Amino acid sequence: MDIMDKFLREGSSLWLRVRDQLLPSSVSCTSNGIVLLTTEYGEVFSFELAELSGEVVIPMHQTSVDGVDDMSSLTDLHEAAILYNLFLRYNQDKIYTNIGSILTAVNPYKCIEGLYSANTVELYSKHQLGELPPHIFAIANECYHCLWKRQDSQCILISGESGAGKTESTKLLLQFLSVTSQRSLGGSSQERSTHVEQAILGSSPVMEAFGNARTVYNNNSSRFGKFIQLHFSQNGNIQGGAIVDLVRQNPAERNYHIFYALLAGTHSQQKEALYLSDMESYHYLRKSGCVNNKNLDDKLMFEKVMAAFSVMEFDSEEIHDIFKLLSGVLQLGNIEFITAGGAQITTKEVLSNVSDLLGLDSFQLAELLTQRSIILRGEEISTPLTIEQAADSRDSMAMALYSQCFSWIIRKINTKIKGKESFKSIAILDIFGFENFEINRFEQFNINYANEKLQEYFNKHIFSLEQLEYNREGMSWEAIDWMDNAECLDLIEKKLGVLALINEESRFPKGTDCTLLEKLHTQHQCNSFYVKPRVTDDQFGIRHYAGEVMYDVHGFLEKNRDTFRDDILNLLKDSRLDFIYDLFERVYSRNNGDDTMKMGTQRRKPTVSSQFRDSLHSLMATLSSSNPFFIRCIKPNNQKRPELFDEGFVRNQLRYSGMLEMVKIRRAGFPVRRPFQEFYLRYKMLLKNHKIPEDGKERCTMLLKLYDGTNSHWRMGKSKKHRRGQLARRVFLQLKAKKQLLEEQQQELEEQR
Ligand code: AOV
Ligand code: MG
Repeated sequence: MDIMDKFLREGSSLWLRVRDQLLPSSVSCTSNGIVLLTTEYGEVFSFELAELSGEVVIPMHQTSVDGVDDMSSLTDLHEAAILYNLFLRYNQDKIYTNIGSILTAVNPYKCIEGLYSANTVELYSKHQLGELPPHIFAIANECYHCLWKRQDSQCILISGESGAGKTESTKLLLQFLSVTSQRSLGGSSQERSTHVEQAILGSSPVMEAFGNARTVYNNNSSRFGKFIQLHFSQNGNIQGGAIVDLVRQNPAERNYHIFYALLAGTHSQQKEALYLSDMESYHYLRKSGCVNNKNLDDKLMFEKVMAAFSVMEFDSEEIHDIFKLLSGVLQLGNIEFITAGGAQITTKEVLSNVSDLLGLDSFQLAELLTQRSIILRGEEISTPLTIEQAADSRDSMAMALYSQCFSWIIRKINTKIKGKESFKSIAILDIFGFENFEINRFEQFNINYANEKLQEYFNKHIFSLEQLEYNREGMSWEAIDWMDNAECLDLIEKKLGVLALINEESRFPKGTDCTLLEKLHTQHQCNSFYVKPRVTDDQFGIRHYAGEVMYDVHGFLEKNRDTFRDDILNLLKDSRLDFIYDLFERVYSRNNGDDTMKMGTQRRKPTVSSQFRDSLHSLMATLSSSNPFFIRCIKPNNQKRPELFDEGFVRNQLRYSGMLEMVKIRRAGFPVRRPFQEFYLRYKMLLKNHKIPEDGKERCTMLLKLYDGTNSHWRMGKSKKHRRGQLARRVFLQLKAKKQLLEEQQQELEEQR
């Protein structure tokens, strides 16, 4: 009981074990044998003193009480301590916390004053990683310097679920790098360079307007993944860039921002010329149920887009073309059909507006939307479409127009930011975050698959490669269990996996969503990462690293086939408008030629999911050849609200992202690695009065022994020339050892001189 007495004093902090969890608590009252414990998250528990054992209450270490910048320096090493550390810091508006070299960022959902000001940029650009409190700018700065130190390409990978702050983080990184880049020019006016940076920054509002949409998770949810490469010149400035977009996913509820912005921002004359009317009148915009609750934002967005267009030198004709296309898409959605011996268009005026906006012949358009023609033995045979088929044709045409327009914009931006001579690059990956809606469709499947892939990359780096390197260096190493998502990825990607079955069924003319589901169930129901629901019959589930998601199989095949009728394509290519013609001529010209006459056939192009898989794989290959930095974005609550830290919600994210294991590995390990020679050169002055050994390794050992004889803060790697050259011959250090023991000493020495 005496130990108990020691820390069961009023006001003292401890961990309370209830419901299988450790809760940070403080003793609020002890009297008459009753102890009142208040958890930091706001619950009160009362215990009889006799009930309390060392099992129930555990002393809290001072590092946990105060909070730490780097979670690998927490002495209490459990999930609860990590969670509490984030909580403490979040409440003080310290949203960034390190785990070794990995940065976690908790979304504040509010502006924190000065956090990203010009002064802050300046400050962080002048300090090394670890010298200032954790910050996204510190990562950007370290990444920039690594470019020169290591002379290889760098990448920054940002992960986190939908709404966690990936896109905002990306913009902050770009902001920092572009300022640093301009500074590297030393004030001399290299116009070309500033142009590139401005265009890269300016690309964000345009890409967001066209590629983002509001969802329940995020008001500005990215529906496409982007990989931004910044190319640096030898002078250290950004001299060019490239944006790669990962296959775009359809919005879930509200449509892309640009539609609302267009309606909110254009003045009446423009509206008239573009046949634009009220938001409520558009079928494609009405579906969402949240049409104009943010009218002002829409207008502001329009202004931002226009400003960005001008930075990127889109000319007024191009902008007008884009607007016409957008209006055309909206109008298309309003074309309605009735059945009269097949589908017939009832909305003649809308049809003529569409034709006008897209430069098409309205008679031909009407024909195409209501019937399908094939060539049989040299004769053209038309079959009428049902209302559903007609609506599908209409929607797929609208989709094709929009997605070609999006690609065109990305191409245009890329031409604008393209540079010539380049040294090395920094790439930033911002994808769509993990999603689990009430109903999940093909889009969510792709999105979650991409996140699974990114998690695999992360695991590989943080856990596998780390262990591998210790083994290689012949260092003893206590293995740490981490959550491997390889099995889940196997379920998706492997032979006969979910992807393969989707593709197989898509190729199979008689395949339907139902036959697909049957095959999936038959093949995988025994897989522990696969879920066959007991009741609902049109779903299958996958246990992703971030949680179980049930997918509704409806529409999977249709969306995966993404069939776009050749006859519709040809019609679009016949457009009187050069813009529309260019959009379609470019992309599909491969099949032009003998196919052109075979109207109505479905082209056999790669399925959407196989394209998606290929682009993911090639992205991963690119990533593997660069030096990665990781940023983990965390969502504090599911209500998009500031000042609300939902512990359960955050705990779940910590769990699935392997944060605890990450802390363990960082602590057990030696994250700072220096080649013997470099280490020796840097610190040799400390050996001034000593007899210096010949051998590089011995020199380093001597240096280290001087300052830490216990050998607990450092290890030596192999000294023999290792086949993998660079990796061997290194001193392994813990960051702490280097900082506290050596740098202080070095500084002292320098001051003495
Ligand atoms: P995401 O990119 O991770 O989601 P965003 O970067 O769009 O998430 O962030 C969602 C919202 O959170 C933003 O619109 C801001 O309101 C707020 N936010 C995020 N980071 C910050 C920050 N550092 N400071 C202030 N507010 C912030 V998705 O694209 O849905 O996966 O597909
Ligand atoms: Mg985003």
